[in-house]
Amino acid sequence: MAVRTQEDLATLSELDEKSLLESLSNRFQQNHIYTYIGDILVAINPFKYLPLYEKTVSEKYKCHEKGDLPPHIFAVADRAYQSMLGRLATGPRNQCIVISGESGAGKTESTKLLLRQIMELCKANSQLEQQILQVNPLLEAFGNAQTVMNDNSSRFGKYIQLRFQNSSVKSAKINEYLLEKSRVVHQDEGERNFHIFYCMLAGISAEDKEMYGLLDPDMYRYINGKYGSPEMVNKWSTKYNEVCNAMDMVGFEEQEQVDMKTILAGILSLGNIKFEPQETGILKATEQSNGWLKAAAGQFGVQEEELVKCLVCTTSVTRGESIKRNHSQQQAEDARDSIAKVAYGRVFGWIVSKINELLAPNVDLNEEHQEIGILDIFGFENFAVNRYEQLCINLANEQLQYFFNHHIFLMEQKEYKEEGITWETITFKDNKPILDLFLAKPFGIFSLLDEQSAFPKATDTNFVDKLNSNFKGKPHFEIVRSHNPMFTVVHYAGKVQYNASGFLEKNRDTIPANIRGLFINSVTPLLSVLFAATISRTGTLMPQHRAKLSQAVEDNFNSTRKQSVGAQFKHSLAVLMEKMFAANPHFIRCIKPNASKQPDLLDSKVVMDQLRYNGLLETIRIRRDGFSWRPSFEEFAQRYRILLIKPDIPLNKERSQKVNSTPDTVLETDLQGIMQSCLCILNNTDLKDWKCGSTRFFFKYWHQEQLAKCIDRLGKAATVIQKMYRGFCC
Ligand code: AOV
Ligand code: MG
Repeated sequence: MAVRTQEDLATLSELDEKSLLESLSNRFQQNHIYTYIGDILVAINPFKYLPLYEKTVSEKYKCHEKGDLPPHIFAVADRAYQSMLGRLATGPRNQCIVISGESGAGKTESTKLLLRQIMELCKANSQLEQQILQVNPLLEAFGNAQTVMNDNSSRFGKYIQLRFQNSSVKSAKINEYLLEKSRVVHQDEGERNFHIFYCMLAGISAEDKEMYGLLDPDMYRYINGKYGSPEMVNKWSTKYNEVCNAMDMVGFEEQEQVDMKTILAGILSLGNIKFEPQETGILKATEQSNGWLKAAAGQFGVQEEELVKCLVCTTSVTRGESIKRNHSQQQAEDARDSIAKVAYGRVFGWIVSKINELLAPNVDLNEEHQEIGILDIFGFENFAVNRYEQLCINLANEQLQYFFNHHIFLMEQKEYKEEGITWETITFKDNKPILDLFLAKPFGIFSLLDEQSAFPKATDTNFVDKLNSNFKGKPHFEIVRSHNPMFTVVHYAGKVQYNASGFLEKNRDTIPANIRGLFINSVTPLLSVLFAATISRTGTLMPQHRAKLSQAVEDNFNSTRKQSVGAQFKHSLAVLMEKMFAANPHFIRCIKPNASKQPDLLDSKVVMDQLRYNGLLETIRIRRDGFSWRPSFEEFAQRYRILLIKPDIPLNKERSQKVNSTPDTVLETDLQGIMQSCLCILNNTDLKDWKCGSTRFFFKYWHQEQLAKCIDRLGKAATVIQKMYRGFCC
């Protein structure tokens, strides 16, 4: 194995926190942002352009040998692809690439690079490959925003599944997780709304601006007086063209694009409506905001009076009798914001469904296929104020850390014990108790939140009181003395104080029934479709719209109808984990070099914190001393039989079947026979440092590649012999 020591930290013999930091820091100064820990890639965000991803580099990393080239993200793409094809090792053919790191560490950029390289590796059906790459600007425009931690922060999680048959990609699917809808109506200091609003306002032609009824950006409350410098406006304008091109490419019809932009304009106008009481005490739009009301009603394609009714009162029908409840000022503002959030959320969900339709042309999932999944979620967040969204985001990160720990430490060390391998246990920071704090039933944070959300009269303070009484004294929970409903969770990546104001409402995410009714009858077809989907079972869906409704949208909305946001999120995380546990994982650990997004600056404290909470020191130890590849005797024999000098040595049951014995001893003799055959195979190689357990072998991560090389050599030798033979015959 020719990997240079500093390129693979698992080869360091002297190791402590200081030397680890020094190694990474020295490499970073020389623009070597990638480093291996065995088969795990550490990537430090350079915050500047580096000439690392050119075509020539991409070519070099195709089917390369790990030790011959410096560590690179393209190497991970290659490894996942080769493993998916079954070229590298035994184990599941489905692969997943898990990218983790805090907000701004470089996960989304890494995802784009991986996708690009995988598409390069499997060049065959070039249109689909191009489409897979081209949908990204659309997803980012609607799903990303500037935060204090990252100028292009993903405000949703995504798991991209690439499906292959033979060696070429046949379809792709994007699973999205929990878009941060609240950003549409509120952004904290130093943050912005979703990119699309700025792009549209900057890039739209004067004529279209008038058509959509858009005014100056500074006038919109949801934009919050935070428009940008001329350079930024230029950038947004270019992006807008990119987004429009992507929409054409994805196959959005002209009318759908117009509707989508009209809805966005409607959301902006809606945000400017304010309320005041009339003489009767019932609220109405203020004089100044009457124009905005008119504009919003026009843009949403509904009657002005109907829209205002939804904002200032709730009408419910009980036993055939219609009961009207007037809203307070706060309730009216909440209704306004909830319309904006739900409309935006549905547009986003619809875009993802359309993209998935495009990327799955006539796909038959019953046909055998392999997958490579790439997980790019929102990174760990700790802001000045942390809300419901941060709670969900940080839970997802806990789950991911658990997945990493489980694979790297738990599973591996359990097997050493079971198989009788001499091993000195490496301890790690197990975050299972934190996951339990969130997910336990009936007394986990999310269960208690659901319980409280079910009581209409419960408040956020009641919820925090419940937490305090249930978790008092627990190591990962801290009570906060404050007049606000606050609590602290000690996460794997540090303490986060949450402000629970709004938790119950966000968890319920109820849409006032009147709003649905209003939008279903909208003359803007898309709006009608998006809202009809939720009540299609009741039959109120208008027939002309039913035809337009894609099955994907319908399934999406119907299946998750009654659950709370937390329950849905928990469920989708569990489904994701199940998928990932069944696949062969590849890990990329992204590190943020400093908190100020600066190039060429590595802040030791910032980096050391991440190395610690990521458990990188322990990871190095286990990769150095441990055996990350552990095939059973049978798996090994099947895969490497070709390396036997005498292929007639039995590898299977034939041999033991002849022995007249009980089933148990048959099995045992089987295993012994197979093991002996495997040992013959291994004796034909020059592999060192592997171990033999009671049912499986224990190999270092580099052994897979050494064996692949042996097969390769054999293949080449066979070709030479064939050529010689042909030469003789001619
Ligand atoms: P994230 O996905 O991990 O954060 P990003 O991938 O968006 O972080 O990276 C943040 C920014 O860092 C990017 O916009 C780039 O400017 C820069 N960057 C990252 N990787 C590279 C690279 N390899 N080369 C050059 N610049 C890079 V979040 O989405 O916030 O968790 O929710
Ligand atoms: Mg991201």
